[in-house]
Amino acid sequence: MFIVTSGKKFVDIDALACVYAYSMLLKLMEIRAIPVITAMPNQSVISRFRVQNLYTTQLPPDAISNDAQFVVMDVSDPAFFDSIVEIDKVTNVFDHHPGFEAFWKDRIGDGAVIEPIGAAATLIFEEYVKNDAVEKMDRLTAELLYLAIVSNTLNFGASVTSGRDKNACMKLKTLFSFTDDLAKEYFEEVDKVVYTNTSLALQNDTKIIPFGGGIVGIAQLELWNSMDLQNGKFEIIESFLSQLSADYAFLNLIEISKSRNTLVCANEQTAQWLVSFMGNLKRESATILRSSSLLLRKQILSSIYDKFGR
Ligand SMILES: [Mn+2]
Repeated sequence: MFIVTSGKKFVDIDALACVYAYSMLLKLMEIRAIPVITAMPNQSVISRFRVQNLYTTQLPPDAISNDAQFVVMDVSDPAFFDSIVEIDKVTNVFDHHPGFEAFWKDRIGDGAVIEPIGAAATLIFEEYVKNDAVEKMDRLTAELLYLAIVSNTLNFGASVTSGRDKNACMKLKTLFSFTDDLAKEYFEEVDKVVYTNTSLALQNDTKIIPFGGGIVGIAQLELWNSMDLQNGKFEIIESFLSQLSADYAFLNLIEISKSRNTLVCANEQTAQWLVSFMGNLKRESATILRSSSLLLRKQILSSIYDKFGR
């Protein structure tokens, strides 16, 4: 029996799509697989993917007696695995975050598929291709994988996007006759949720990260159209940032339809600090910075590590 799961703190649509789609693939191959997620879905998981029973939130009672093995999706640092995972029983890891490739290659060999592409969902689509199962994929699985790739690559605008991500989406789009509206409507629904409950969305996508020069708190929101948020939500954002336990804190607001980022800083020191080592940021005001291309948190973090060390 395989338990397919992901991370500990929250799951995004990429993690959820991988967990569900890979469980379905194993079932198609007549292998017993159960998708289990104990973490909360974040705002990238829109309501119609919450109401359906895409996964269970508890380890099945017979998991231990059946000698369950674990497949982990969209995360490879064991510190961030779902708390149900027994690390010695992990047989497969699919991820696109760097850092633990060698660790897993040594342990599970080909069971580790960790590659720097736009979405982990692309890796799972490729598993369907390898196993000749694309034609047997159902529409819900296809939609989840497609939207996960669109979401994680910021509609293909993020620089991490690879040809493999685009290829997977193109094939799914053709096979299931998806229209361009599918992605647009998805992003607009996420916008609405973020606007309705901005504090929760911020909480659900904030990372507090130690680095060579102190501690940085980075909140991230990915919005199709950020106008609504810019009109009237700045106070919520500023008070959220100011209560984070960090030396520097900012919100990385990704404005997908405008292909730019706005960085809302907790204070002027944070803005000055960011501008001092990130060449691609322009100052809009004392605490607002802007980039002219899409920037993901992991890219900003790489710049921080490059400048100040880990
Ligand atoms: Mn991902």
